[in-house]
Amino acid sequence: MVSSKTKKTAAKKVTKKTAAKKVTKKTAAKKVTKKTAAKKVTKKTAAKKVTKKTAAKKTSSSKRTKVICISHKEDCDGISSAALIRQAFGGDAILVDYPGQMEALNQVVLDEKLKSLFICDLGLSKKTQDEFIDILTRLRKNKVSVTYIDHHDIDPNVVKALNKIKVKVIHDINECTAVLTYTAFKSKLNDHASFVAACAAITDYMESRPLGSKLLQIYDRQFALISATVMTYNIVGRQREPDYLQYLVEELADSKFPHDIPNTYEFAQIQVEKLSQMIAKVKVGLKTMSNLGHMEILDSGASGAVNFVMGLSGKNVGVAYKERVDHGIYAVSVRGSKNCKVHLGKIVNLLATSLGGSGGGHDKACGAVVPKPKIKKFITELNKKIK
Ligand SMILES: [Mn+2]
Repeated sequence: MVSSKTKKTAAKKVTKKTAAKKVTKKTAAKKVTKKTAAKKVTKKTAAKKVTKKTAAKKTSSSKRTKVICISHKEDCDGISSAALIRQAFGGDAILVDYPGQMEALNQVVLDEKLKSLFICDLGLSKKTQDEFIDILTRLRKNKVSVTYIDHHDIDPNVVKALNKIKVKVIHDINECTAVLTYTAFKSKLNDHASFVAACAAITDYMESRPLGSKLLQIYDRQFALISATVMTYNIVGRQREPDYLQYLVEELADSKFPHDIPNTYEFAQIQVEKLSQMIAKVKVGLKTMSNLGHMEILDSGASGAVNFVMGLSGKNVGVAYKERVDHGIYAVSVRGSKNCKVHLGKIVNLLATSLGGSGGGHDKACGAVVPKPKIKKFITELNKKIK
């Protein structure tokens, strides 16, 4: 992760309380912010004229050298995107889940060394999009180059706002993020990168899309399928091991196949056994409504169960939810079958927000955070909206 906590709190105070006000008067101060020296400089009138154009520019261009990629840690698409960015541009990855995205952004915005930032496979919701634009605006004012690569449904006004502040937006809901990343930076990537992107397309159900299918056909289909699947089980099963996920990013960036990474197949076998037990549990605990199947999950993640909930219910939509006891919320996973004709991500974004939570995602795969007392309402309302 980026820097230490002490740095974070100290810097916050400076930027928010002192620097922020002065910045309106003087742009130079911003570029130096964290240092106490900057405060003194701002007050001196003589320094003003000098620092503004020459000194300030030097600080931003010579000191800023870091490349950071904030990417989604929960699936193969996010991990692969981070690996492709690492191969093309170097730098470090910060791997987060959707709720962790804003915290990571709030951290990197304070990093004086940051030169360019990539944000991959992390969708926005009604709840996060305004803050997202605010933070990116601050980064752009510090001359940090920002590239946002994603394929989740997005409010068109957000794209407009990002274009306005000159964030490079690579967005297409028809391909997965790793394929978009591969396509955009192909000239900086090696041959193996197309395999990494193809595996991501498979696990995001996007291997039949125009670009994704072209990448997949370079490789033997079965070989790509087993590689993508083994990688996915290692990612999903190791969510609480951030060092392992970082290691995966590095190995993929280094053009390793999943079978070249020690113990990946053995680990996948353990995950498969757990999933087979899940099938039995879902058969017992599953409940159905007119348009969906749903189930509360107690002893594993909701996302691992949700496909079984949908499949075994015989409905076109499945909902699995798990209580986060300490947070007073439910983490909800939603999946749609091929016959599901509504955009679940859009519906869930609006519904979860209206109930005081948040959510969103793709048309047939999305998630939400719902306050504990509202979970029943969430399910009954969702059932009504997906006829
Ligand atoms: Mn994705």
